[in-house]
Amino acid sequence: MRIALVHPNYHSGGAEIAGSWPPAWVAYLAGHLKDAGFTDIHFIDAMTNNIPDEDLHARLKQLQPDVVGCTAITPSIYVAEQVLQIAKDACPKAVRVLGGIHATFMYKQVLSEAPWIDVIVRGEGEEIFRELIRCIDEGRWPHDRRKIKGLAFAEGERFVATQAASTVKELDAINPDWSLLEWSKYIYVPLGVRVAIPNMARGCPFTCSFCSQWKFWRDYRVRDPKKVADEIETLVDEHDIGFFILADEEPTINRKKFIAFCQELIDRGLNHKVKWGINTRVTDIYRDRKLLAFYREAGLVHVSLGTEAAAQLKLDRFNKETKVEENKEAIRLLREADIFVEAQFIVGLDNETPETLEETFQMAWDWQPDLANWAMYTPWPFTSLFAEIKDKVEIFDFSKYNFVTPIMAPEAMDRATLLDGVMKNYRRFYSRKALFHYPWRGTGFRRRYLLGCLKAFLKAGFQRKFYDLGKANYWGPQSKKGVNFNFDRTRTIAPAQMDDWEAAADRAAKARALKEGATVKACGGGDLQMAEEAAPAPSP
Ligand code: B12
Ligand code: SF4
Repeated sequence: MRIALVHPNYHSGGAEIAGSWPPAWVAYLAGHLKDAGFTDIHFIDAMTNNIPDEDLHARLKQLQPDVVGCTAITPSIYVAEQVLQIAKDACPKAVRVLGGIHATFMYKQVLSEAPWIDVIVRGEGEEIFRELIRCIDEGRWPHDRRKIKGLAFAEGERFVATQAASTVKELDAINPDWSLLEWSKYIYVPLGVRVAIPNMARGCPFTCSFCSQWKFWRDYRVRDPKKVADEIETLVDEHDIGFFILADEEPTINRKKFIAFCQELIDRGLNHKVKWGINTRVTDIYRDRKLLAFYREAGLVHVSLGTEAAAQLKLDRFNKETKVEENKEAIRLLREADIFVEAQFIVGLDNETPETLEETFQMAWDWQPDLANWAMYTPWPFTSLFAEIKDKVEIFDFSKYNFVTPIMAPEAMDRATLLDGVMKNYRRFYSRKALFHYPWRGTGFRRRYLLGCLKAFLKAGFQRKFYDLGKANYWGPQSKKGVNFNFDRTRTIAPAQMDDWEAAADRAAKARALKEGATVKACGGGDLQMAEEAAPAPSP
C-alpha cells in the first residue's frame, strides 16, 4: 500500500514572511499509519518547494501511489482540489482523499465543485484515515465506506456524511513521524534556524463567534508533557531544530501540564538548545504572572496574544467589555520577563472606520508590544458570526480568505482604503520600532531576535510579498486607485452547508457554558479557565 501526501502550493503574505514552515498534519498522520504497519509513505511539499503542476503530475505519475491525500485550509481549497485533479490524471487508480478544516465543514460544496475527490476525512485525521487506509488495503473500498465514521463522499447525486467520528481521546497513542520531511527547507527567518510545529494540546474551551477552531477540534485535550518533550528531543537531536511553535490554540490553559512541559525541557537541557513560541490569552498571562520568568527559562521567547482589538473596537459581537488595562499589563509583564510579545488585532469588519483603525495603532503604540499584527477579519462560513453577517458578505472567492485580503467592504470606506489604513499602521509602528527600539534593546538574544523579525518584514516588503501587496498592485497611499484584489466574483456559497456537526458542536458548547455559568468572550478577554489542578511548583 503506497500512500502519497501532498501539501498544496498555496501562498499568502502573512505568516509565511517569517520563514518556511513544516506541515504538522503529515507527521501526525504518517506516524499513526506507520504504527499500523503502513510504511510506504511519500510526502510532496508543493508549497515549500513551489512545485508547479506539471512537476507534481510527473512526481505522482512516477510514484503511482494507491492513495493520494491532500490537506486544505479555506484559502488553499482550490489549489488542493487541483492537486487531486492532477492525481486523477497522473495515477487514476489511486483513491483521492482530502482532509483539513475547510472540507470538514464545507464537504458538500467541495464535493460538488470537485467531483474527482473520492472521499473527505472530516475532523481529526489520525484514526479516521487509518480506518480508511485499512479498508482500501483489505479491498473493502468503496463497498464498506458507509461503515467508517467521519467520512463524506458523493453517492450518485447525493452527498453522504457518515456519523461524525469521536475526537482522538488517546492523543498519547499518536507517535508523530517527522522523518518524512526534508528538514533543510524549513527555516525560521528571524533566527536563521530550523523550525518545527509540534502539537501539545487540541481544542479550545472558548467559543468565540469569529473563530472556527473550537468547532473543529471540539473537546480540549492535552498530551502527556513527557511525550511532547520526547518529541522535541527527537526534533532537536535528529533534525537539528532551533525553534518551534506549538500548533495549539490554547497551550497554557491547563497550567499544570504546561508547567510540567516547561520543567521537562529544563531537566533535559533542551531549553539551551531550542527556543519556542506560543499563542495564548491575556488572562493566562495574568494568571501566570509569577511563572513568566520560569517559562522564559524553559526557552519560551515569543508569545502571541490573540485578538485584543476585538474588545477595543467595541465589536459587540466579539466581546463588549474593554480590557485595555489588562492587555497593556500583560504585555508589560511579558516584556519584563524578557519574552517577545506580539499583539494581534482583527480589523476590517463592516463597522470599521478610519478612526477605529487609528485607535488600534494608538493602542499598539501605547501598549508597546515588540510586534503588532493587523489581520483582516475573515468570515469563515462555518462560524457563528458568519450566520449573523452573511447578508453583508459579497465575496466567496475562498482563495482570498487569508487574513491579508479585505473580504468585507466596511460601510465607511472601500477595501483599498482599508488596506492603505492597515499599511499606514504597519509603516508607523515598525519604522518607529526600527529607529527607536530594536537597535537599542540590549546586545544579546533579544536584540538579535528583534532585528531578525525586522529583517523578515523588510525582506517581504521589498519582494512585495507582505500582505500580497504585489498581487493587489498596492505601492503606497498614492496607488490606492489602482488596487485590485482580483476576486473571482463568480464563486458563490452552496446553500445548506451548515449541517449536523456544526449544530451539534454549537449545542454542546452552549450547554457547557450554561452549566458552568461562564461568560464566553474573545481570545484576549474571557473568564472561562480550566478547573485549576494543583500546579506543581517549578524548580528554582
Ligand atoms: C502552523 C500554522 C500555520 C503554518 C503552516 C505550516 C504548514 N506548512 O502547514 C504557517 C505559519 C505557514 C501558516 C500560514 C497560514 N495560515 Co495557519 N495556522 C497554523 C496553526 C497555528 C496550526 C496548524 C497545525 O499545524 N495544526 C496541527 C495539525 C496536526 O492540525 P491540522 O493541520 O488541522 O491537521 C489535522 C486535521 O485537520 C486533519 N487533516 C489535515 N489535513 C489532512 C489531510 C488528510 C489526507 C487527512 C486524512 C486528514 C487531514 O488531520 C490532522 C491531524 O488530526 C493553525 C491554528 C491552529 N492552532 O490549528 C493556523 C491556521 C490553520 N492558519 C490559518 C490561516 C488562515 C493561515 C494563512 C492564510 C494566514 C496568512 N495569511 O499567513 C497562512 C496560509 C499559508 C499557506 N500557504 O497555506 C487558519 C485557517 C482557518 C481556515 N478556516 O481555513 C488557522 C486555523 C488559524 C486561525 N486562527 O483561524 N499557518
Ligand atoms: S479563544 Fe476564541 S479565538 Fe482563540 S482559539 Fe479559542 S475560540 Fe478561537
